[in-house]
Amino acid sequence: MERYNGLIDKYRDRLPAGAGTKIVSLNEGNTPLIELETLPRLIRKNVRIYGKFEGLNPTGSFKDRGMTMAVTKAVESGAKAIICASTGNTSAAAAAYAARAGIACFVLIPEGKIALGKLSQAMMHGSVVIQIRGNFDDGMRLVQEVARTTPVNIVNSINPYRLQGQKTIAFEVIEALPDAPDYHALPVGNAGNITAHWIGYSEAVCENTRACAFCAGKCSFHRAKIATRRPIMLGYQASGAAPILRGRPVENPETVATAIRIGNPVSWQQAVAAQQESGGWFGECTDGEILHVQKLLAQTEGVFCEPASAISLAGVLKDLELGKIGEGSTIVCTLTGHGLKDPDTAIAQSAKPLTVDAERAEIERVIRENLKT
Ligand code: AN7
Repeated sequence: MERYNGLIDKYRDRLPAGAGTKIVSLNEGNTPLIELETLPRLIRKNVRIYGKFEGLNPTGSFKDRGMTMAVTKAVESGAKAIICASTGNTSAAAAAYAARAGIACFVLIPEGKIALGKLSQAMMHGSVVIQIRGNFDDGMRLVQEVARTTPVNIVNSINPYRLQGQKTIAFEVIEALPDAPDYHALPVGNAGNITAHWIGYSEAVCENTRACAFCAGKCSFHRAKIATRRPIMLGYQASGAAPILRGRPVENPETVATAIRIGNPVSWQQAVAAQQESGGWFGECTDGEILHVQKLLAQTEGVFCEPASAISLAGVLKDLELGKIGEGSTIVCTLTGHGLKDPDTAIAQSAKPLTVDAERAEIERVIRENLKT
């Protein structure tokens, strides 16, 4: 078996990386597709639900897939600095890959509104962390403005290389199943990831002669057809930050899922195209529903994802209950980031640790009181 060297190395023939391209990688990708064993029984539905656990990427989120590609191309073009606006995970990934490449990194984050783990990553990897008195959408606008006046390379998902890297998740799902699932559900914030999923699935059914909606036949990466079909795409937004469902930008987005606290997604149109072309839909979940399912997943399956990620499963459970997703379906939920990213939210909703004297009898008492019968 050949050693795994990251997703550009593995999918080089389907990515914009030539033989001479020097790859900047932390061996991202190749994440596990975990079948949920208890939940389908709990909800009494005959369905197969899988979590594609992107929290196991090197910086703990799916952003590494796009960042390896974006930073590789930035370095190839001679860039000495990258910049992004972020709700946290993009900044963590940008900081890590910039450190790997030995270039400067500037990150704009909304002051006080990013999870602790993500902030610690951006700081620890040595990026210049700029907290703005504003939200993600303000940061996104500012990044585009300063990229015109200073020598910085934007690594938000308006950088097309980001989506190219992120599309590889579809290839991995297909290899694991081994075809496209009936449904693929994921959180929608800036809407880059749902766009990238759809590019990947579309290329996977392409036989070089057939054009998908995104490339109109011009893409050179359509080589091997690896799937017989594409999934129905389901995109879920937090109720307090649901511009696509409202049909207009949300000026002051609010949600406990800070990763998707975004009011005016950059890839809005592409996300709607993916939804329509796949025959899918958008849905919304409240903060209460998100947190409930985050905890349910952690406690019934042993999988700890961050709140934003849990919305993919929360939305699916709701739509199964409503009968919008039928029995017998195979469903993949992208669990976009690791639960450790946001320890504050996890601790706030969990049972408090017990404090006892350091005595055997005390421990025995606690054990007897808490044994599962
Ligand atoms: C865990 O880091 O936008 O719809 O700046 O961190 O592609 O934006 C994060 C987004 C879902 C939404 N889940 O993906 C950022 C940022 C997690 C995330 C999303 C994000 P997109």
